[in-house]
Amino acid sequence: MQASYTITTLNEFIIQRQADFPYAKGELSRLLHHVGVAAKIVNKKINKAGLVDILGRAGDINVQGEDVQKLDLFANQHFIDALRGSSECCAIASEEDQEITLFEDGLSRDGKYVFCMDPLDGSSNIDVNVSVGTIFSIYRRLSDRGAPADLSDFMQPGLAQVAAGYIIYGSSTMLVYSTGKGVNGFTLDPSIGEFCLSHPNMQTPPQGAIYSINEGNYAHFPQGVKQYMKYCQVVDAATNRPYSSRYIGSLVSDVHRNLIKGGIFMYPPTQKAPSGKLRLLYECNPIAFIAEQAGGLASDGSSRILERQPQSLHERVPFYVGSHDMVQTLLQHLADYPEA
Ligand code: P6P
Repeated sequence: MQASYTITTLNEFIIQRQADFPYAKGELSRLLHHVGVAAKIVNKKINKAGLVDILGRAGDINVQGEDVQKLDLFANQHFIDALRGSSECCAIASEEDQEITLFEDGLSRDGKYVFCMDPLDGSSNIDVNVSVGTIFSIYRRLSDRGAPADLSDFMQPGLAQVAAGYIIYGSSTMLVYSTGKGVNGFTLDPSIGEFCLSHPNMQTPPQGAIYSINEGNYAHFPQGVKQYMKYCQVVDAATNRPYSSRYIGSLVSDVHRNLIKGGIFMYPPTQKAPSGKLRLLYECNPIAFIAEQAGGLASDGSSRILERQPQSLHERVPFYVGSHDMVQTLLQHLADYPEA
């Protein structure tokens, strides 16, 4: 007899978990539902990306006479449209846009939340069929509802996030998010067009055997990072070393693998990116929120990522995230080998 199992869809889960928030009126639930809708639309487009010779490359005019959009612009527009449709979000900060996008029409103008996103991180990997992702972060607005949102609504430390997560468009498409009460992962079942709970209560192992870093930048790494890399490469069976070096070059892919298997992802300052390459608002803060909710750590090398006070929309920070004990060991190496 075939085993029976219950399918919990993303929408059912969101409604079930609304009970965790006694004063919730469903606004955040609606917003998260619309994130799921946008993710399905983007997923559908990305899955056809390999057919550019038939569908046309970005910048072409396709057979329907439409402009073929770059996929990151496509993703950006569809998340903006879906969030506008939720009426729960009043403004968006996107990696794709220099300034914030304000919703000044109808109900959206009074939306309770603001949204930060990298709509398609790692998009340069699409041409070589490497998994890419969407990363998002949700805050309560600080400005009065009814007045236009402004930059101050986005200058909040990551600790203030009410929800954060990512979508990974990979061998399967998953949505992983947290509202501050643990991390849950949903896998898209294309046959029913629903995200289904597949990874309940995700916890990252405190210790792993994977380190992720672009070793090509070794010459410019801080001494503590170089010493930690040597630590990872020592032969010591008792501590499961040498670790494996795994680096995809797509943040969501590297972080998702390490979240499940255990590991550390590092993007230190480099000569080309003296403050680090990754963005605080819509890459590091949401990933740090997920990592900490799953029992891991996230640091800029001297302080907790979630405690940093943002200074600008697109600021970059050094980023060390992953298994608790591995990040701790890295931070000890940074302390033992301070930069001159
Ligand atoms: P590098 C992709 O361009 C990205 O923003 C992240 O997804 C990824 O982790 C990082 O940059 C890779 O950067 O310098 O190693 O190619």
